[in-house]
Amino acid sequence: MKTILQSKSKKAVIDTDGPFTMIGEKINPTGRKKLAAALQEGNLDYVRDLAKKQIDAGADLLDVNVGMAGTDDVDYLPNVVKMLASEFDIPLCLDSPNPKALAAALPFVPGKPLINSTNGEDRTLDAVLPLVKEYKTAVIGLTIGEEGISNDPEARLAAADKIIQRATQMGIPIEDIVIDPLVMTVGADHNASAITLRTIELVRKEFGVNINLGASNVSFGLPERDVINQAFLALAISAGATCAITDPMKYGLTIKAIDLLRARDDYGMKYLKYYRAHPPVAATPAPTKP
Ligand code: THG
Repeated sequence: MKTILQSKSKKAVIDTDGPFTMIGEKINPTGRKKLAAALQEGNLDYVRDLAKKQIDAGADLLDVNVGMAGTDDVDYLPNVVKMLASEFDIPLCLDSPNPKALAAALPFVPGKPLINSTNGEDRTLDAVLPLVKEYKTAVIGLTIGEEGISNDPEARLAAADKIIQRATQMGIPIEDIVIDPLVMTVGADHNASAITLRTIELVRKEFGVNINLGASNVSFGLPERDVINQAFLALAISAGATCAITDPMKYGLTIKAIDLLRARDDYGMKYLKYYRAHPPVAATPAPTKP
């Protein structure tokens, strides 16, 4: 199954039978004071720089999250999206839990963006799905039901089912629904990743839809986050995830390696091409004795 997103002139395809799709996570002020301060001052240089770096590192889409405590992203999201759409040609993933912010930003997005997100609560579905339909976008559905986030993979599957039923009844094509099985940190619950992996398998088997992850969430609060994130990406992709909101600078080559190891990269051409374009930064040489 293919979910096709579009910018002014470029396409991004999330494909259950193709290589993995990278959605750049860096435009997100959570835990990044410099970015939060720049956004609050209306200075978009920092966002511009993060967009360029992620595109250079092979991002297929850019996640755009400007949510900050004490601010309203209705004010920020349209401005940031306007700048990104005028200066870059890459499909966007509009990341806000606030349907008003999504509605304010959508008129400024060329092509076909991915709305991130709805969940399985009636109130959210009623607010977000009409936007998906009106603007002919695709949408990420978080597997959260009326009773909140469950630790039971079957309950997460039921939330996915509800989102898919409601959207398709409105005439939204199933290809345009991407399910998010929810990634929580194993720093707080050692079962968290296993629950996500099981949910991925259930959703893949039941619906065959594209599956997204906020992959870096898995390692919050632990040391050597990169190691955990890379191991998790391999497991989740093997289970059936087809795209992730992730850091393309850190994990671009890992993701190409996983594609190659899963026979989704003929002759390793994409791995080698990526490697040549982004050689790893040379390790700092050991100090020499005087
Ligand atoms: N599902 C969907 N959307 C999402 C999430 C999800 N959007 C937000 C989030 N989760 C995914 N994005 C991020 C972005 C950054 C980090 C984690 C998830 C992250 N940031 C570092 C930190 O906070 O410590 C800072 C990184 C830096 O300094 O650059 O880990 O689950 N649909």
